Amino acid sequence: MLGRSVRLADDGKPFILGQANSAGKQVSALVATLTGPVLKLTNKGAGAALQLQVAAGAPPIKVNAVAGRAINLDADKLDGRDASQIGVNGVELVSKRGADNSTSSKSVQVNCPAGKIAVGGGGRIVGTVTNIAIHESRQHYGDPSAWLLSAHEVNSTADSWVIDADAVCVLAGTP
Ligand SMILES: [Ca+2]
Repeated sequence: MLGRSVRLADDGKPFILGQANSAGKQVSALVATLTGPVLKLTNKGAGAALQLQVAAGAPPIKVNAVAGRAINLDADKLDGRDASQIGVNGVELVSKRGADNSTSSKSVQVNCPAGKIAVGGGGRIVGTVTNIAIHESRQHYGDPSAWLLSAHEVNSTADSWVIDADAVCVLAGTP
């Protein structure tokens, strides 16, 4: 692909393979109109095909604003975060049924699996529902991994009823 040498733009000196080359004043540019890559580096050994070294904090690569997707790019992290820490992952509905009796009022706390938080929830009353009202359905104030559902008898009844509570649990990114 590369010939024996590519001329550097700023001083006209050749690019010599196998030696250290230095471009002092301005960027050396390769411009072409091709359907394939302009530059192709193939390393048949165990090492990388390209190494970019920059000063601390400087961007190692820059692309133009309308650039498309980098095909087959396998990036492990974005903005220092693992994929499991970005957006919403691992959505899971966790349910818990409370005591089946006539006690009023009563609550059920649904706990998400370790590492997950409850981003939503709700539930239903099972049994004699006529006189039962849900008065609380919320994330636990002191524990974001739990959802609370509470209900009471609007008119006292001897009938049994049970809270069937659900929590929508997800792996959430680190704030
Ligand atoms: Ca009762």
